[in-house]
Amino acid sequence: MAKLTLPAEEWMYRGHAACPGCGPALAMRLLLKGLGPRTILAIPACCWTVIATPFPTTALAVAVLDNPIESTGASLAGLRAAADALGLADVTVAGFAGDGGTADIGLQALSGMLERRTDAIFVMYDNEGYMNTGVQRSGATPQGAWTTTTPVAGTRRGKREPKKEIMEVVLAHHPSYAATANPAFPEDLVRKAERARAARGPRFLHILAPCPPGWRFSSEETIALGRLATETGLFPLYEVEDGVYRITRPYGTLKPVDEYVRAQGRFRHWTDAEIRELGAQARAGWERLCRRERETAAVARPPPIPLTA
Ligand SMILES: Cc1ncc(C[n+]2csc(CCOP(=O)(O)OP(=O)(O)O)c2C)c(N)n1
Repeated sequence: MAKLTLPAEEWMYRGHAACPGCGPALAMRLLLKGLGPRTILAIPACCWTVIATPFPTTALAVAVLDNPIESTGASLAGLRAAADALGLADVTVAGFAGDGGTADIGLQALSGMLERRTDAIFVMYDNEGYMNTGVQRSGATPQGAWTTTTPVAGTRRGKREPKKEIMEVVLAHHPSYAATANPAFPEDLVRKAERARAARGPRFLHILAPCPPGWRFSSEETIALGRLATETGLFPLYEVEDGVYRITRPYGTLKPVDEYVRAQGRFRHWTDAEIRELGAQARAGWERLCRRERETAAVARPPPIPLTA
């Protein structure tokens, strides 16, 4: 296997409070390799508040603001304004929130910071549920997944509604940079964090973060499962810069979704027909993405939108 070429510096300490095989812990470790030490993080109530800062310890070498779950976007606006007022132009202001604190409870503040073109990075780590409080369903939980609030019993077969497409919501705000990333592809993740850091204006990263206790899989399989999520087309890796799409992990043929589904206890009740349906959805999503890449490459890049103060 080729040797990874990642920055050697670590901005996350050992001895943190994450579960073994925690996808969000890997996501943070790699993200900070790209963002570097001149970063201020806003972290809402989520697994990461527990991982990072059980008082009086911290697992992070960067400054952290611990904020209410709904207000990460507002915190980013305040931190950016404060950094600018202090002349700290080189400081990167970034939020790091779960899917609940981003796509559900934090959506209003996220929309506000995107629309006002706040000069900051919002990172959503997607473990596809409210995991810190005991595996409740979120808007980002996939359809058909078992959670403690979407049981499998009698006629009930897990979550009824489809997964919320947060990238579509974010892209409707015309961010200067938005990308998906996956700790199973660490170099791609670090490069996207570096690109996000270098850009200006509102930026967004959607990082897939497998959760062994919540998804019901064995903790040593986090990377293998993450790879499958991307290789099946369920979680394609791409970036959008000023409206231009670029797939960063191209595939000739997608892998079948069976192995990905069967490895997770939250999908244990699925029939073969349901797995086939998910495969069809993955292919349709992948084809839509390929089409967008072709279409947006053909149009001239729009001029950058000026920043507000
Ligand atoms: C307004 C509000 N509602 C509910 C909670 C309780 N709460 C704390 S963490 C959490 C789960 C957050 O889920 P997510 O953002 O997906 O992050 P994860 O726990 O999965 O890392 C909830 C519901 C809260 N802190 N504030």
